[in-house]
Amino acid sequence: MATTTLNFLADFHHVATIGATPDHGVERQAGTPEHGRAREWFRGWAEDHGMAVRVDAVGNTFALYEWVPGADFVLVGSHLDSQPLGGRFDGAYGVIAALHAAAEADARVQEGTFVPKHNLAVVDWFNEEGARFPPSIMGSSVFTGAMDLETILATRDPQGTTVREALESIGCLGRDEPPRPVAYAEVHIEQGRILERERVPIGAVDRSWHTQKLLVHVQGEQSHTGATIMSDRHDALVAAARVVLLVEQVVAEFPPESIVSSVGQLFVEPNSPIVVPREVRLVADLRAERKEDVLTAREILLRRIQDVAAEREIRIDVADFDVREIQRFPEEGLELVEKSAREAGLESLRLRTMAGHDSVPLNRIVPTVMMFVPSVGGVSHCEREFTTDEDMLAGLAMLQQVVLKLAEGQLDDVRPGEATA
Ligand code: HGY
Ligand code: MN
Ligand code: MN
Repeated sequence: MATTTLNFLADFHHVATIGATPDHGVERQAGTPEHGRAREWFRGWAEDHGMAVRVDAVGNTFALYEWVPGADFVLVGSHLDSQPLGGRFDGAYGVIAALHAAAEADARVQEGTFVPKHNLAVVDWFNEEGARFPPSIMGSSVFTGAMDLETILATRDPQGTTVREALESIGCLGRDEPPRPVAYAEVHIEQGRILERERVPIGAVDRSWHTQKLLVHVQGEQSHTGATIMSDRHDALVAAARVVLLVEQVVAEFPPESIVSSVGQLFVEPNSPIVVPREVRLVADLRAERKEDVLTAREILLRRIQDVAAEREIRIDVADFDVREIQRFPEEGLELVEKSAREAGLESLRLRTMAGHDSVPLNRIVPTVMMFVPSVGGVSHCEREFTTDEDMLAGLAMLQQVVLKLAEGQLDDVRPGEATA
């Protein structure tokens, strides 16, 4: 195996030890010490390979090769933060592959076998996962102007810590001007079953699903669990439980696999074992191939939630947030992936992404290429997440080819992708 290949696997399996959990997962939520240690590794690797490191105001970290003074930058990367008890591949694979693809490109520039038109920057986006600090895809959304910096820096986690304080705690509250982007590339695990089922090693992502979240606030009344007669109770948690089940029931009324949703987060107040819950806040994540299906499911849910409120004499308010329109990635970028795959002797397949990625906001400002490698059993956001070394190396080989083509300017005349209703 080439040196790069061996080092890549060694680097990947080393980073998986940072914040490692008992069953081969990682715990590296945004702004935690473990996340900070992974970013220290990133900075050390980049500086050891001759890259200048910059950190912007929302903690996005860039490792730069400035081959052409003053020229703009092809960005390539993903994210090192994880979900709680998350998988060791989600995000980290794309960042480490990007570092190796960049070092390979630099070696060619130094030996004079590759003449770039643009510079190259590897990026580790801050808080892609949105677990500790919702919403997800945070750092790249501030970078592209889709989210407001000050609002994001003031966002608090459930313990009251702000993004600003968390970034300061890991030395990532930067002041550097980020590189000026001309294109973006990302390789990521599929987090689905299609590539595995079709036995194809490379996915060219052509579109993202419509995504939005509902923040449901259920307001009942506290009372004594052991002394209040049942007919006097206004139990917010029982009403919230009905809402959780409604989410699954409504989705089941649509064609299979056309729409997905779950309630992933739920806070109970006062959460005392002998107090009937006063209020509950829960988040439902709604995603579908077609925006109209999300909107229809949302309408049905809102109606049935108000039926529960009336039946139980409880107030239930619902607010929308983290709305992400469907994004279509540029055709020329898809063809560039397919051509690179053919050149590498690999089969490729066009597919959509249901999961959100930093490539989705980037695709609004620069032509973006998003690639997948297979996930075993489609498992992700859990310790069982797995992708084989062979598939990771195939994705790395692809990313190396794509990065060179972007640095040569092959997508310069291509408009960014567009959001579609
Ligand atoms: O939002 C998402 O889908 C991503 O996994 N954070
Ligand atoms: Mn991810
Ligand atoms: Mn994720």
